[in-house]
Amino acid sequence: MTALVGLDVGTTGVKALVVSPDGKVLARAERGYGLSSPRPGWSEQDPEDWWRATQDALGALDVPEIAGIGLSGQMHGLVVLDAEDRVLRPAILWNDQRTAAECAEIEDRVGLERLLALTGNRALTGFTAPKLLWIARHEPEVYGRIAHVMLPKDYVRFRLTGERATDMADASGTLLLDVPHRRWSEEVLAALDLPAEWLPRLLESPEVSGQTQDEVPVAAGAGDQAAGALGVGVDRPGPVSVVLGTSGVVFAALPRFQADEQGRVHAFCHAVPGGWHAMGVMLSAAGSLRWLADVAAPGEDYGALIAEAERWEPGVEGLTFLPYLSGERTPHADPNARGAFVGLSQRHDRGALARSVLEGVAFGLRDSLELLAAIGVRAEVGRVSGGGSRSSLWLRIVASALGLPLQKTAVEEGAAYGAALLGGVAAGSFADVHEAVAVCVKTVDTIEPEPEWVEVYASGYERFRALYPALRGLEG
Ligand code: XUL
Repeated sequence: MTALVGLDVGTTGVKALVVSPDGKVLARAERGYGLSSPRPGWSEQDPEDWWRATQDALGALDVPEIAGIGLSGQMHGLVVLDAEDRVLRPAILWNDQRTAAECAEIEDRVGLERLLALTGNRALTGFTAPKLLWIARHEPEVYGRIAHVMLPKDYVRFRLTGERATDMADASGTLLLDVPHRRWSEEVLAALDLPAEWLPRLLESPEVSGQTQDEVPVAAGAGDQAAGALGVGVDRPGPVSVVLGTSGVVFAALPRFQADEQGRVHAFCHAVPGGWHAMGVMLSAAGSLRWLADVAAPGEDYGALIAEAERWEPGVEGLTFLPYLSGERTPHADPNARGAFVGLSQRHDRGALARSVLEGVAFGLRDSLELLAAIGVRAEVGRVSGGGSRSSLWLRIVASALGLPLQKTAVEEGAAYGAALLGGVAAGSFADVHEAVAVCVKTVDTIEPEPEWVEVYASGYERFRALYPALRGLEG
């Protein structure tokens, strides 16, 4: 039997899935790697670690004959290679916050209105282009040797196939793509003095980008959010994708290209040829829970912490958590934003902190949903994925804070699964992305908002919204 392989080059590790042509997961393997933060706000990884982990994960799978491979991965990361294809420095990741000055410079050089018209987006610290300007200013000897620029999963593609290529969805997060016209923006490149030759070839997500040594076709694939949306069946306007990964995302497929006038949500190409989407991205969602578990329950099971959280009533007796542990992107494009617990009392224990983290992340997702509503997205149901969606308590909290029923799908690995579907289209197993989604994605369970919680969270959300402006400037 032939099978499809989906690879997701994530922030904490690589996930590889083997999927049958009718959508069943036959095998999975994961390999982790570290992240280094050499200075506050910095976030880096060694591209060699991604490649090693990919080889290990693929090697661990008992794969029948592979018909096609699809790639997805963490978005926005900057990988720079020299003319001999050597990696010049560690990759600077999506959650790195060092480029505030370069973002201001880009908005100045291109003009904010023009930048929004061309790319659909503001210059945000995690995006790729400002990182190039940062290297030019701070590491001129590295900058002088750059010959190729890549995104994380595209580096893995390069090692797998020898091809330099990317897809429209991931390229949208570079700030160098003309998103409405689906081509590199000559105007932005010229304004930033960046050579177009550095950039990879652009493809639509299901197109074949190259072949492995064994002549298996590798689809262009997609950034993890667009691939993840396909993995939960968000290929067209309808349900929104709600992701509780390291980052937290609310994602809507759009009927046409549409950007927010102030660029408060990202307007990107979707992994469906000729399709677009908008999304709000919070930087620490399950990342906030991981942080709390590391400091308050090291070595313990997440389940224990969540069981303690469940003992608390919604609203946690007035305790509110702000999830801005890595700065924030949506709705506050503010690298200096910081996390907070506000309203602590003697009665609050570890479970209270945990429940408050789950609720604070849910309120952050609500911020993104409200901004999507402002550009006309009328969501009636969400589809969930990401590690955090394994917690039914968290899903009840998120459903109640968003006022949206949340559907789970039979396969939980959104991005790796979406990548496998794209690999299937590239291999000819499906006519197109819509057919792949229709054949493979099945919903299995719906989590409804809890009426009493909805009420508590309406006022909790008001308190949450008031806290960021009240605390801004006091970060220290
Ligand atoms: C999306 C984003 C994150 C990363 C996480 O814009 O920055 O979701 O892709 O992997």
